[in-house]
Amino acid sequence: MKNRIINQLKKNMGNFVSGEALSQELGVTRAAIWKYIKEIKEDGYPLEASPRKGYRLLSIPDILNEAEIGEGLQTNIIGKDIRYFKDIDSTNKYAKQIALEGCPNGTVVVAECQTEGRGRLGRYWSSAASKGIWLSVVLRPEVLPSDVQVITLAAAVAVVEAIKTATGIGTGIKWPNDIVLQGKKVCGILSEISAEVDRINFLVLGIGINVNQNCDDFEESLRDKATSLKIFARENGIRPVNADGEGSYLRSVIVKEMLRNLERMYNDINAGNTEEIINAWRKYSVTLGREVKVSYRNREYTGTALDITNDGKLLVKCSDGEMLELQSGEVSVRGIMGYV
Ligand code: BTX
Repeated sequence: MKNRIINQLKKNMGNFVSGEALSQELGVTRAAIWKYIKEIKEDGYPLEASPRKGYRLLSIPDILNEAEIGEGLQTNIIGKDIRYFKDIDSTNKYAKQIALEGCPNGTVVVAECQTEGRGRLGRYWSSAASKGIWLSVVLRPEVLPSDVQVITLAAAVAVVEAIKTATGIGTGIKWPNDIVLQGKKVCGILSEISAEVDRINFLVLGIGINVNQNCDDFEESLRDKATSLKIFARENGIRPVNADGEGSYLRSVIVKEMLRNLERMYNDINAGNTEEIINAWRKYSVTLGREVKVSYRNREYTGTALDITNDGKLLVKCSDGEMLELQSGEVSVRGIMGYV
């Protein structure tokens, strides 16, 4: 019901809608309307209330709730069930829990703020309140556990293409799935899997995109390796599109694009079509052809990243001529995120 009221207010953006009209249109009492309006205000929608004229929505706020993501979302699976939190410890942690309890394929968990956002290998992920996209998707793909890497690569492609469409900003992918902008990380992806030998129970794709942070929203230790779309736009004199008057991007526009891209590629992967995804990943890669430093099975290597295989492994030719085929491991690319 709350979402239906929000939609009515949006349809009449800038104009008053009376409580009476809302109650008649939606078939609930005026007292119920009043209760929802109070909640909608608390959610952060800028509403003007007039005792005689009713309620007026002044602008579309930058909120990532079900109403904002769900409106005009062009997917059939991903995001049909959206769990929205103002605060949560970690969207991945919650997504894993509901996946175990049997939530539908494509369920999205999203939060304005994470108090214990996680990166890979238990690392910390800075998740400033309402400044970024902190989101997890539960997927139940029909592929073998060995093919799961392609889904992670697809997620990176989905993010790059969504950022491009929504903001015009071109980003690159550092293997396997860091999204970088001028050598700094603008997005990280954490995939966690529950599987048996020949079957995936579920995969949680955790996506963290820095959108509207200013430099001082990042901890000091991160400022030389992290950036946001807003910082990039400001530093490069780009006038933000899909943004408010202060140059803050509307995060829901990026989320909708990303979920749509992800679903398209998810369907391709289930149908066995991965070639286009791998080629798109190659196109956006800032790793291939570059000098890399690899930390793999307790050893350090330097070499050149040559290519990725059809199942998403990175091929590295080491300086001593040895060839490595990496499924995981830490890879630093010269010139990116502090490797000089
Ligand atoms: P990662 O292990 O590749 O990156 C973590 C490292 O990145 C940290 O050690 C730190 O140096 C740096 N870092 C921390 N926060 C940020 C940030 N906001 N921007 C840029 N660099 C940062 C990458 O792991 C995977 C991150 C996934 C985050 C999402 S958010 C939604 C979901 N829930 C959750 O708990 N994690 C995922």
